[in-house]
Amino acid sequence: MRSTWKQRLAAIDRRGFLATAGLSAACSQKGEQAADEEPPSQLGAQVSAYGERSPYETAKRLVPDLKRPQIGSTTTPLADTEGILTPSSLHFERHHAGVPPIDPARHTLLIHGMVDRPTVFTLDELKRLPSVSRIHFIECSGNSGREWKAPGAGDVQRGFGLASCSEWTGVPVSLLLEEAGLRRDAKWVLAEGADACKLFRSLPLDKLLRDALVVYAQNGEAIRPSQGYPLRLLVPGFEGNTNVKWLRQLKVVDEPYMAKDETSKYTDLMPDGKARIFTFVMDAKSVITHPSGGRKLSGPGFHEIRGLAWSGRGRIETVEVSTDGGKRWKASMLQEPRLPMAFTRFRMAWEWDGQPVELMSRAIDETGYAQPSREDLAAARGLQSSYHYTGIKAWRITASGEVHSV
Ligand SMILES: Nc1nc2c(c(=O)[nH]1)N[C@H]1C(S)=C(S)[C@@H](COP(=O)(O)O)O[C@H]1N2
Ligand SMILES: [Mo]
Repeated sequence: MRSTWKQRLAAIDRRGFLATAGLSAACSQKGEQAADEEPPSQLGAQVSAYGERSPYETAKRLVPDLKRPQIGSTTTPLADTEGILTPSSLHFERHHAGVPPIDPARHTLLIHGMVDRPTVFTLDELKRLPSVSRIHFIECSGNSGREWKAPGAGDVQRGFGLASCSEWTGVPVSLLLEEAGLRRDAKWVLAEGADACKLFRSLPLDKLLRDALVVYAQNGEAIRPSQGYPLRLLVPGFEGNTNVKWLRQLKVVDEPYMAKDETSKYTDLMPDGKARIFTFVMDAKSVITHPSGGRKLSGPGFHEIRGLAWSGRGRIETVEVSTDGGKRWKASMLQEPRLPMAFTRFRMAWEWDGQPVELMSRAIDETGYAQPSREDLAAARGLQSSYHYTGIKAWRITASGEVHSV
């Protein structure tokens, strides 16, 4: 006879079938009691103009203790999210000079440089143009950066939480540049934000024409102030820093400008002393979010292994999972639709026998790029980088069910 889900969720260990049967009997007794209780006769809470989550839900961004909290970052509790979207309130934040208080009625986007018709767009004008909505992740290239020097990020939020995935709505950059009349010899675009850090980045024109957006909405409403309200540049699959928030100008040029954020920062030192520069694309990466570091399994039996994978090169093609420390790998189930440069949810049914194990995941994208082991990554790049760490992550589960980072 096939066991019920209740039985499979219960311990299949030492105490054997009796314990399981006892537990499921206890469960159904409780269920009957609850059903016996009088239905509530009091009115519940009122209707409200703008929704809030249940007071029982407590997942939060991790806000580090900073002297100047305007300059810093918060991380998404990825292990507390389901599916592929990050709630806007939990989208990670990375600000180099705080969140500027921008009045959308006064904010404009200037397009100039090597164009025939320099143009200023108000927000109302941008919103009247043909729009598109796309689901994309944003990942800070510093995400998982501590793993270069000290492997073993404690949990998913600390180790991977500088990445989030939203539905973004806006106007293709190609439409705006064509409107302004691109000159033939144009090759790069400088994007600048309206905050005090004076962030600007040189971006290859062909990428911006292919799929970049100027976005004003996130997950169905105006983008949040911390995500760049009222306007941000969205460069799918490129490192977080290029997704310029509070976007106020795009200047079309013929060469990169070697800005501070592409020379003194956001370059990758190699073992020979040279540095990789303009490392825009976020390579394929994955992490098991359940079970994961800092959590505890309730006991042996059925558990669904769950995780997220993403690649700046396109779709995730396969996520392989190992439940024996990397000896054998099996393809997990991928949630559809699988979207290019978006989070992809993977799942795998697993019966834990209560023995210590090591769980790992490895993503392969549609270009065939496979997430490397830490050793392979170190062999290719050395260990002195700060950005673009993508090594395979392992979680170790002890006999008592505690999950630790390896
Ligand atoms: N204008 C401006 N744009 C910016 C930043 C900033 O400080 N100012 N931070 C960048 C960095 S380093 C990252 S990782 C992403 C973070 O986007 P988020 O805060 O919406 O998660 O925005 C980028 N765009
Ligand atoms: Mo970043």
